[in-house]
Amino acid sequence: MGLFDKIKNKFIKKKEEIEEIKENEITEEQKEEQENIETYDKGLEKTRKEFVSKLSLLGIKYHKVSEEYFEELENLLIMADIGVNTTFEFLDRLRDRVKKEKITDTEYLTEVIVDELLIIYVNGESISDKINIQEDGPTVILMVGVNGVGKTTTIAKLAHKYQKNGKKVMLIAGDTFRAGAVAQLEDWANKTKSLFYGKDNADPASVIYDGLEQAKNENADIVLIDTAGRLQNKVNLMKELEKINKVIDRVIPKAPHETLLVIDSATGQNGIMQAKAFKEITNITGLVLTKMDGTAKGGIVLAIKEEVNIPVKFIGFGEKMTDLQNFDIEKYIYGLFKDMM
Ligand SMILES: Nc1nc2c(ncn2[C@@H]2O[C@H](COP(=O)(O)OP(=O)(O)O)[C@@H](O)[C@H]2O)c(=O)[nH]1
Ligand SMILES: [Mg+2]
Repeated sequence: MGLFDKIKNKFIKKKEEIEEIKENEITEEQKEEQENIETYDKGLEKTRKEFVSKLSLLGIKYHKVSEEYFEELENLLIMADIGVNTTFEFLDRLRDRVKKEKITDTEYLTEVIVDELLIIYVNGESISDKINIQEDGPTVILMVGVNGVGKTTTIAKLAHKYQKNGKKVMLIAGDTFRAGAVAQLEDWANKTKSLFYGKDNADPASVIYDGLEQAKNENADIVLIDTAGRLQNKVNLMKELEKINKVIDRVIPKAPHETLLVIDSATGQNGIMQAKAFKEITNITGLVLTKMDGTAKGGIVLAIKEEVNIPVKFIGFGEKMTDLQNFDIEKYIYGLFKDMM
């Protein structure tokens, strides 16, 4: 049995188990798990329709594996934003398997394709999606990324998530550059019942310094720091991030504990370029892929793994503060391919 079948069976079994339980006996955990699976399912609908339906059609058009089949498959993979390099390497492996296992039937090959796509992700060593939470003293999470990708919204979502888990959360408005950015974050702080520190037209590093002092004094558990995302000038951005990191480390040694780079899924290959650029200028510990709900480019998850090798930690599936999911490769693959087979 292939990897995908294993995942599929797992989710189908889970669903059946829950369906057997009476409505009033379902635990909160089971309910949440089921809702999470549905979020992935709904959020990946566009990608599924684009990529997976076409993949199925390809199997109908060509019953037998042929050069034409491979050519169309190549186009499909590139269109789904799996990335050119990833696609070529992937097709090489696929051709090898076709030869070795003497595969002629495209229906069977489709199953192999899904398995191999999963292997791209799972074979990496850095697949931990856990956030490095500090038991004593505040956990500092720095958010970076270019303008408009969803940094501030993701901070709100994370604040909501941690607040719900009983943590004392503080938001610091390190984006003092864009007009209205400080007010936008303060608004989210109110909505998520978080502490807030921010000041318009101030130097980001000094705002962050003062904010962290306050976070320490007020015994915050989680501190989320917003930043401006100006990548027009790499050297300047690098200097600014260096300065910010130095200031953070001065107030809370060894912090930030996480630096999350936010990428808009809909930007596809451009997003991958951003990840590569940021990786060069600062230590990124995880990725957040936002706007997955509005795009058919869900293949970015696989491309980014292969080309950047930084773990995806969260996925944004909408604009509300509840629209954030811990990244889970099994739910992702299931959401993508569940209509197949
Ligand atoms: N559909 C959708 N929209 C999002 C998501 N995340 C953020 N947005 C929207 O993207 C826009 C820019 O977000 P913002 O957090 O201000 O980006 P920032 O400049 O990086 O801080 C806003 O209109 C958000 O509501 C998401 O996961 N899905
Ligand atoms: Mg912002």
